[in-house]
Amino acid sequence: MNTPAFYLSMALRRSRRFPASLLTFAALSVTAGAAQAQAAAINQVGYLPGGAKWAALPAGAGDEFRLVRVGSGDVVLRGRLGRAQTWAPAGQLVRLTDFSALTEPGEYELRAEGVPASPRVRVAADAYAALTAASLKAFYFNRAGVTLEPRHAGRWARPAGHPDTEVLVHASAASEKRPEGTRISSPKGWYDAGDYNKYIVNSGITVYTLLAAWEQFPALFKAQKLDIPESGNDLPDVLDEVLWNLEWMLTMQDPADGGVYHKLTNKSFDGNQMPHETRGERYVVAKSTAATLDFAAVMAHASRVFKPFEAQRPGLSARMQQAARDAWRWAQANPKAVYRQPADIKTGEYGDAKLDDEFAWAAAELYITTGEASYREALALEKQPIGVPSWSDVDGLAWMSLAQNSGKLPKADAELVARRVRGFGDELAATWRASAYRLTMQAPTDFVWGSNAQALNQALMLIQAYRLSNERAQLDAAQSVLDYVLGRNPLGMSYVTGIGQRTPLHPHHRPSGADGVEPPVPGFIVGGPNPGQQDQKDCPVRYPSKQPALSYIDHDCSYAANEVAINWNAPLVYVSAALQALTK
Ligand SMILES: [Ca+2]
Ligand SMILES: [Ca+2]
Repeated sequence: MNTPAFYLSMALRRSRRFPASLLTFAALSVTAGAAQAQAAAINQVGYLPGGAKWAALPAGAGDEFRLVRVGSGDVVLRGRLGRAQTWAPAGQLVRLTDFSALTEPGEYELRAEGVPASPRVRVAADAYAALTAASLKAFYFNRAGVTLEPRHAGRWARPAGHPDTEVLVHASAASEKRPEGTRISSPKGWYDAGDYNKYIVNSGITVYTLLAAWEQFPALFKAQKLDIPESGNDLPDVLDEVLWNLEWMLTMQDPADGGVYHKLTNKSFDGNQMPHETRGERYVVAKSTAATLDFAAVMAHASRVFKPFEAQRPGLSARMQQAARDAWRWAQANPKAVYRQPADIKTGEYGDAKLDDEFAWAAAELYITTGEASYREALALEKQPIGVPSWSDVDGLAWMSLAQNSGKLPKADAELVARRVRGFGDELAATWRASAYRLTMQAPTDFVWGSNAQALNQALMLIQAYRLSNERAQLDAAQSVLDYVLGRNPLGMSYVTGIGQRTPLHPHHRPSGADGVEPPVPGFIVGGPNPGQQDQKDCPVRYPSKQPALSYIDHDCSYAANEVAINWNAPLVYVSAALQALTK
């Protein structure tokens, strides 16, 4: 259906632009005409008994709501809706309801006058267990270089593609010992997104976030059985899954000098084919400072995480620490090697010219891992800003790791870290409290390419603050983010494939489009509303609205709003695990 020309035109570089459009509820509805009233928007996966519970209703709703038990029809809770307020990102009037008082597990419908009954409201003690597992299993489904067997992959089983055991050194990456055209082996790793390439920069934040989820909530992951090939071996499955990508990353470091290639890629995007159907050489392209520093940060972090597993993986932790040190040294010698896309390479760029955050993150991880003063000096902690992390802006990850390891820091540093992380959580919680939709997603700059991950990374930072402060508002604000991506949004969509009552059916994800299986590969969150609408010229359907929170189409043409990506799934894994583990 999509032509190769269409794919050539794709720019995977996830840009940051604003402005904005009205996908009406009716446009997405299976049943209905334009006049259909909006139902209550809820978290379609469910709520935890002790967690905050919010729903959003259209302005036409009556003043009262009631929650009715499915089956018996008993009214279990009554209350009044909040006043109608405009939520600017959607340009819509909305009335909220807080039904946190409902704590008894069960299935309910939310009813209010003038509004159709809501989708099922589920309250369950393990509300996010299946979501955490599915969003982590999505990484298995995106593994490169391996057959997905039916016993693990079910109907999404597929042959192996992209073995990457003989990859060419591109001219931009040539060195004395590895001249242009040298063949190296760089297998495994995850496909980055809807395409089949592998990018170190985006792997960095992704691997970090998954390992942090393990570090912070080990009991939850120990109990989890992902049903991957390594299930039942001597490691927790989450670590097996992350190792699939870490082992690839290690091959991307030039052993001669410690520098790390920016990406492993085709010259142009593959067509809309299954992995084993693709042809063409693959290349490692240009070493870059950003890739090398992200690599250093991730390997320093992973070396701590794998240290307790010395018996299971002898030497791995030490090897990772050495790789991190070597990468750091290369970056010190090459501090301005900004990635520039060579003329013959047309795939995702992940270009980033602002590197002080990458230096800070790598320095923080190396300092925590080694305790060496030189890394603490390079970190210049007092001057580092704190923000919502993204692939190109990783300061927040440094603060997150320092908070997690504050016991290893001098007292003054530990106090500074606690103050900054808690303060940032307070700022986000204040935005949430003032929002007509009870969301941290408010500013035009929040609705970037990959806005759903922007939301989830806001929640990730809220949770870091909550772990220090125990301030309930910070946890509740994080819960609102998860509610938002799972259906409490103006489109009434859960943005996760196969999870929820109304979900993306046509994600921009080559295997989902080419496998002949009707439902898309499950467990992937799509990028979400993006008023930049950079793919409109490549899409046969129009975005129905320019409003930021409504700029979404469920079509596989839409790489700007409906693509999947590893760095968007990782914070979904993290946030769903965190809320499951932290909510009492
Ligand atoms: Ca395992
Ligand atoms: Ca940066």
